[in-house]
Amino acid sequence: MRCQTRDVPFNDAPTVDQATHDIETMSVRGAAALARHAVQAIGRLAQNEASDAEMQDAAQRLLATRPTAVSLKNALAYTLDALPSGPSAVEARAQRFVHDSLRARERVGRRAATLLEDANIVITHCNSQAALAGIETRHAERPFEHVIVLETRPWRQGIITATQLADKGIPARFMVDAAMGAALERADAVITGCDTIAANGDIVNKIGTRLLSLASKEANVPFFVAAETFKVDPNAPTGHDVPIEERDDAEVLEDPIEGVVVDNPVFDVTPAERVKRIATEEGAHPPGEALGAFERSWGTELAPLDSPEP
Ligand code: RI2
Repeated sequence: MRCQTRDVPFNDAPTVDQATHDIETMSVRGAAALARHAVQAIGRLAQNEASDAEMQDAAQRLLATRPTAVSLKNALAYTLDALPSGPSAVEARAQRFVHDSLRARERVGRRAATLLEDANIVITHCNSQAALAGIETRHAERPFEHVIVLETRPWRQGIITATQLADKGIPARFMVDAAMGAALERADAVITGCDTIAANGDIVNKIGTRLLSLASKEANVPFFVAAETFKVDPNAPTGHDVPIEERDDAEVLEDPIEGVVVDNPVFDVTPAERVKRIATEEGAHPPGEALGAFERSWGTELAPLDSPEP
């Protein structure tokens, strides 16, 4: 299985049906990109003067697509917060989120590049535009010897990452997930993105990240995370309070084996103490300080949306 990624500009905004489909089928994926995609669909509804109830309904549908990435919840809450001021205010909010989130990614990239200052070989997992922004910025300043990309079963998003690095002329090595221990024998740093940062600084990211952080600790290789502040969930005290998405069995085992049950959790929790720094658009923080960065960027009043029942 090989997946694709795309990020639609606001003037080509999807309908709610399209956005829901794109996110569910992962043709739009990555915590920040899917948040922008959902917000663009709400922006389009607002442009068409939809009622408050229609917009709230649409937000619930979009929210139900992928349960783990809080970016979706935060982006929709931020956009719908403008509902009392009317559709044009909602549309302006949607535009602002898209604009600010892209700008935030650039700034995350600069912070992350500083964290990677001394590394010659860096490992990354899955496909994170925030982590890639850091890798690209640092590579432009001082080229890496190479970047090791882990395959990231079951969706193999590492293929997207390796392709994106190759397209930019950054030397990439591709390795299966189980080779992470061997890869760490020559790596100087690890950087991943994340889907949700809990209030205590735990990181929820693609399955395998927890093991990578553990192996990094054993190998004494620093483990960094790159993430915009809208990936903080102030309502999740720890990573274990974040719902973990379970996806289809066929992603793991195409031909079912009679009598065998497949478990396919697609995210896991990396304890805060294994993370050396999180690069956000606000700075490079110890994990416990990410919540403060979120509050400085988004305030303490961001009205939480209730997630729909699974
Ligand atoms: P950016 C992805 O989830 C990966 O887990 C990645 O680390 C995270 O989103 C953040 O990606 P998925 O949508 O926002 O592939 O940094 O399941 O692009």
